[in-house]
This record gives sequence, structure tokens and C-alpha cells, in this order.
Amino acid sequence: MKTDHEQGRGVIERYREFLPISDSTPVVSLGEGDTPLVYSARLSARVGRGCKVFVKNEGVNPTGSFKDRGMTVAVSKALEGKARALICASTGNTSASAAAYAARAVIPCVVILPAGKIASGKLVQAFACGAKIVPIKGNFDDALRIVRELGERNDFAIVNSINPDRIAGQKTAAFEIVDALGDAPDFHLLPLGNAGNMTAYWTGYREYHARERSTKLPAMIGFQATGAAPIFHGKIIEEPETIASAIRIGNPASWKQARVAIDESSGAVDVVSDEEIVGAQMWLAQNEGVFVEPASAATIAGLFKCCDSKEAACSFQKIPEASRIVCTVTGHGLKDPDVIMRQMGDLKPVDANGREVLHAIGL
Ligand code: AN7
Repeated sequence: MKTDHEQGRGVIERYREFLPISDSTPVVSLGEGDTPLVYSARLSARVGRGCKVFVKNEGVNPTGSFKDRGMTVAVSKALEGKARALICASTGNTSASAAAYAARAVIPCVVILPAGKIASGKLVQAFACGAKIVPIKGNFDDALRIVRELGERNDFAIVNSINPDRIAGQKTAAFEIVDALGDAPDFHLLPLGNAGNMTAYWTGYREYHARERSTKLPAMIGFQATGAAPIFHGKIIEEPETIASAIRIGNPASWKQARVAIDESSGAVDVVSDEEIVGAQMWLAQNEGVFVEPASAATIAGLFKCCDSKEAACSFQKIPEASRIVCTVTGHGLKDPDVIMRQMGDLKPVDANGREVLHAIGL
């Protein structure tokens, strides 16, 4: 049970017994986790059959993405292990999170990024928090290859999701969902990039189930962008491309684990187009006031596909009545303003009087 005094304490203090933390671990926290699980009447109506859809809004974590859950554990353990610096490859959010937790821990942080492919908000976060930013002429998969190489040297602690401490921290999102709903949902939808998050959720759901905190396990449904869908196609994508830069990944680090989660849970993996992603991003903002980044909107685009398309890998057309569906939206919309700015175009100023303003709004 959640009590008031636990609010803002961060996931390590709240779920310590499930995490690789000991009394001698120096806890580095920014008060991550405890994010809203928002019931959506409109998405529920869209699914029909008395189903209930909830949006787990991970964009309200301290640095604006779910990565903070894993980063608090990874950075705490890096300090415990006396690492001299942190290093990560990133499509943006991992670097923003690593930079912030490194600043908090007073430890240097190096982030290796695909040049020109990082959403502006995320790059600004890493810079503001004092990370050493190294853009490379390559994509995320190249950056992760380099990080693996450099991680061989003992002075760096790798804080990508290949570090099991990251996965351990991120599984707390599944705990929160079960704690809030009183049981596991029937379906869990989320975007798939490196597939660390799918791996983490599945670990969390299984652990809670093993401890009899839930009576069932959800079907895990992952969504990739059409141009960056290695797990869907079952093969490495050499040059992944999508507007959802966070999931522009061709060779996911946790590919095998995600496959296991999908298979064990009788789940599915599917693709959504960039057009569907941006459409779902605008839909969620305009209908629920929840503004998420494009990669996160892939979840909502995926939900629509499950509702509408007979070709979908997971169809909700014959979904059991009163099923509960959780959609994780992973990052805040403010991280990537450029995608929306392009939709907005130029806003032309009008003369500063009431008549002109009424005219401008069509009255
Ligand atoms: C908003 O920051 O890989 O499947 O380097 O930022 O666990 O990789 C980000 C991934 C989904 C995919 N949504 O999660 C990185 C990075 C958002 C993300 C994903 C990411 P994984």
C-alpha cells in the first residue's frame, strides 16, 4: 500500500526489497516514479466491450522519461562500485537521464549520440546537466557498439539498459501499475526500441505474480516504427529511419529478452507508421491533455491499430469483456518540439485589438 510519506522518495526507497540495493549503496535519487496512471474514458470507448484503458504517463518523471527509474539504480550501483565516470549511447532520453543523475552524484558522464538525430529538448538536457557530449557519424547501434568497447576499460560504468541495474529499476513501473489496479492488467502496450523496457516490465510483472501480489500476467504488446522494426521483421535493420527518433534502433540490445516476454505472455509485436504516430500524438494531446513524444505515441497508434485493423498482430475486436489495458507513454512531448512545430507552421500576428482577435478565431 502506498502511503503519503512515501511520495517523492523515489523508486529505490519504495521498492528496495525488490532491488539490488544494500545498506552500503549510496542512493542517488531525483524522486522518480510514482507516475500517474490515468484512466481514459475516450480510449476505453474506442476499445468498447466494457474495457478500461489506462495511460501510464512516464513523461512526468524528473527528466521527462521512464529512463529515470533505471538510472537511479544504475548510478547508485556505479557509485557503490567506485566507478570514475558514466558512459552511455543514446537516442536522447538515456543521455538526458544519465546526465542529470551524474550531476546529482557528482560524477563525470560521457554520452555518445548519433549526430543530428537527437530531439532538441533531450540534447539541451544533457548539455545543461554538464555531460560530455560526443556526437558520432553513425546511428544509435554504432554508438552502443562503441560504448561496449569503451566499457571494457574499468574506469567507465555503462548505464545503458545492457546494465541489469537499469532493468531492475525500470521494473518498478510494473509494480506501481499492479499496486494501483489491485492486479495486473490483461494487456500491456508499449513502444519497442532497445526493448529494455519491455524486458523490465515483464520481469516486474513476473516477480509480483510470484509473490502473489497479482493473480495474472498481462499479454505484452510492443510497437515499432515501420522504418525501424527489427523485432517485427526478425532481422537487423541496417539503416533504421523514423520520425520517432527515440526508437530509431536497428539492432535492439534486449531483442532476445523481448522475444521471450512476447512469447511467454502470448503477446505480440506490430508496426505503426510515422503518420499514425504523429496522428496519435496529436489525438492524445487534444483529447486527453497528455502531450507525449512521438516514440510514446507509437503505443497509442498501436492501440488504435488493435481496435481498427483486421491485419493487426493483436486484435481487440474480440477482446474479452471488461479487459483492462495499460498503455505506457514513455516520454514527455516537450522533449521533441520540432515535430509539432512543423505541424504548426508560421503563426502570423494580428493587429492588437479585440476585433482582429475575434476575426482570427473565426467569430
Ligand atoms: C521515449 O534514450 O534507447 O525499448 O537511448 O526514449 O527500452 O529501448 C530510448 C528509448 C521508448 C524505447 N520511448 O525503450 C535511449 C533510448 C522513449 C524512449 C523507448 C525509448 P526501450
